[in-house]
Amino acid sequence: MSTNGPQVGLIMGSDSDWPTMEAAAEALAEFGIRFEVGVVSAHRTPQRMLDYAREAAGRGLKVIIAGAGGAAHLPGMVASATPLPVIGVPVPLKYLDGMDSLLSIVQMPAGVPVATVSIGGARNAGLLAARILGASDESLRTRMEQFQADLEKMVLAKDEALRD
Ligand code: RP5
Repeated sequence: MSTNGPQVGLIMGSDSDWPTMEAAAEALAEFGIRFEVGVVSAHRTPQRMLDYAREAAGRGLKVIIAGAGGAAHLPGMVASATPLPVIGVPVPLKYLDGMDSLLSIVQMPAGVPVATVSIGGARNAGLLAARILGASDESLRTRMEQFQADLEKMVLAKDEALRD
């Protein structure tokens, strides 16, 4: 297993999901987290999906972020075939405003967890992956604390500006 390989697998059901999923990649890059990106479809490439999920831990991945839209079975199916934490991103499509994606991802049977973020919430998926990795990486945890402090400062500065 390579120690310099990607820590996070960022996968999506179609390349058409990328405009939504890109925000997860940006968040991971901000924290200096090594990640790989790929299209893995539960319905169109089922064997590739199973291979990806089964091999992920052995390849050194620690977290998988999986985004999909519509009948969004990718995150749950990947979670069924890997022991790694899986974060699901409901991708909004043209119809149903992403409610279909959200419900497909969030309603998992007991025993097979998927940590589901909000519809289109790919940035939070990246940040959640950073927190999961930070639980066993002190420098990453420190960066997350700094990020949270900066977020607070930004809100307080906006509040201040409103009252100027
Ligand atoms: C899902 O079908 C994908 O995750 C994507 O959100 C949706 C539509 O895919 P395309 O037809 O644009 O490739 O499986």
